[in-house]
Amino acid sequence: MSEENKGVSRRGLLGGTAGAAALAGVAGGSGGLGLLASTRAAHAATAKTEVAPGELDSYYGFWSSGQSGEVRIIGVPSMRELMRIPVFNRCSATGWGLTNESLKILTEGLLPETREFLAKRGMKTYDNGDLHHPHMSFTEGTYDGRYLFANDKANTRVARIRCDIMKTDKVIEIPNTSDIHGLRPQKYPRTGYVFANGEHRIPLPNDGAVLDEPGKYVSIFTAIDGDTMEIAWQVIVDGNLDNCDADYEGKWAFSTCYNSENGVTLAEMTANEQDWVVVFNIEAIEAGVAAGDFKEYNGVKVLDGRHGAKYTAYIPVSNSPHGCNMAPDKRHLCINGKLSPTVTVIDVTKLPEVFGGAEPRSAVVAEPQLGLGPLHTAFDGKGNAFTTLFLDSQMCKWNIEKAVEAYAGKDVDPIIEKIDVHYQPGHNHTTMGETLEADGQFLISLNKFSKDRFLNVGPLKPENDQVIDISGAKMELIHDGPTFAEPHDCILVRADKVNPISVYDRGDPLWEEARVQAEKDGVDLDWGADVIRDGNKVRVYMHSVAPAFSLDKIEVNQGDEVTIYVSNMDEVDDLTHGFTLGNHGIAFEVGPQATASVTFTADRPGVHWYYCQWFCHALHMEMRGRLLVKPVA
Ligand code: K7E
Ligand code: CUA
Repeated sequence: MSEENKGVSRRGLLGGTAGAAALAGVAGGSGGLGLLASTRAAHAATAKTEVAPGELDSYYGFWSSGQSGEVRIIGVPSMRELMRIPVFNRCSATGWGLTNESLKILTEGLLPETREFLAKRGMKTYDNGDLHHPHMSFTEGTYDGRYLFANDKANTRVARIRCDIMKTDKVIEIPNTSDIHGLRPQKYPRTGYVFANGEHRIPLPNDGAVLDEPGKYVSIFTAIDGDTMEIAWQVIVDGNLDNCDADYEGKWAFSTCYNSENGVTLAEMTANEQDWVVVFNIEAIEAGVAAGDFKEYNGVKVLDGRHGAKYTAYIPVSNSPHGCNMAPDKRHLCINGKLSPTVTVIDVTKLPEVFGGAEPRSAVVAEPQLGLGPLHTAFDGKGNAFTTLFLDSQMCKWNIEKAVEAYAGKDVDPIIEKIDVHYQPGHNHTTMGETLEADGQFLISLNKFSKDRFLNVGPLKPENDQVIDISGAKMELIHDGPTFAEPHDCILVRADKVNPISVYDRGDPLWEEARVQAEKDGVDLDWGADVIRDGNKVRVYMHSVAPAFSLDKIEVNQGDEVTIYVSNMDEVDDLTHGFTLGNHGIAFEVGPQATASVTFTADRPGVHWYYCQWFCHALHMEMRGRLLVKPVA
């Protein structure tokens, strides 16, 4: 930890809010600026993030939220939070994890053994997730606005979000592996595959027979078909897998490995001087699958990519690398050293030779020493790279070509500039930086600690996501953005790439089961006001048009299994209704022209009000009705 962690408050030394301005002003490290001058500098900087009332941001930021389990949409550069997309978490507002539609998505991709395990705990699905890496689908090396994909490290899942409606539409559990961490989509020719790293090594099969025999543990790399969200293939590797990326020609995928020792204890895992990057040869793997060179585990084709296999190459790098970032020059892959102060640069055009038998390190073309704790690297599309230095609490700007020259023996310094960030940055990301359209406008530093940067809210502090203007010759820190636990990663997508709709299509597949059931019941899902009794099952069909539900009274018997379908027939932009049933723990969102439903057992005799919880109309408070549960005699 750096000195900021040792209890000396810089704010105390500088005094009050002016201190923050001074800090922003002296980000480059020259401590001598007067307070007044630096406050002015801070004001000028603020103007660059200011998006005036009614104006729109130029970029969509898609933010991970780590252990919160959701994806957040943040406007950049204003850093205004625009929306939250529940993914692995439960959501009180939208009913994610409660409605039949969301439960279908959250349960259908689970392994049968997981469903069984959860059922014993009275659960249908997991309620938590640890979402680190949200990434958009690509076509020809740039974002195409179709989907976002994200990992769940906590419960070994991968989710897909539809960008037309900004809702999760698929969640799958990945078998044969444990704790999905690194995740990146294939960039070319399109996504294509979504690559996912199983971080923690487990015995295969993991049946409880093995504990202290590390040789029987494996780590598995998974390729998911992004169109169907089915697993295309898996590859067993040596070591574990941390972060990953793909190239711009559709030939390779790469993963960092920080446990080449195949150890299971900390001492074992960090014993070696060097770990490695695993390079996956996509064409060779596809040929291996076609030739039947795999074993099936849990219905998935698993290839053996351990040392000596034709599917992989292992390129040694310093102990415990972390971030894995492909530069938009289509050529340089940056591997961030973490425990080593270096970033290792691999020239992907040299990989065919490595697969042809050349010494693996022959693909390394640079290894600049940048500072302490390099974790992730981002790019400006102009040949420069920006690397976070976790231990130094700095952002380091360096030039890739100069680093290559220096490695070849030329006397040049690749480091262009370092600025302080506050504090301990993990991921960073530039505008369009992981695409061929990297535009070098803004850089986000996702800092793990905010300490004294915001009003004190108790022992749990927000993270601090800082905006840096990288459009000029010098980096300029222009904004502090507090966020709740815990953004690991984000992507910054030019606004014109994303085109969500405002009103649902009535034919949307999200509520297909409701459509089928309504047809079986002979009722109109759109305009219904029906109560269908089917033994002790009761299906209630109602619609909403502001400010009323089509039913203001429903009668059921105690013990009935009740399903309530609500179709919002308003066609107006932004006219969302909701359905909350009092004292039942039931609440969900119904978007314009959408249908949503919930199923519960009516076992509380009495009158229960249901109401619309989305402020929709001047008579919103009156948008309600009564459910009568009649006691069984
Ligand atoms: Cu936090 Cu990408 Cu999970 Cu690095 S990872 S910081
Ligand atoms: Cu509908 Cu409030």
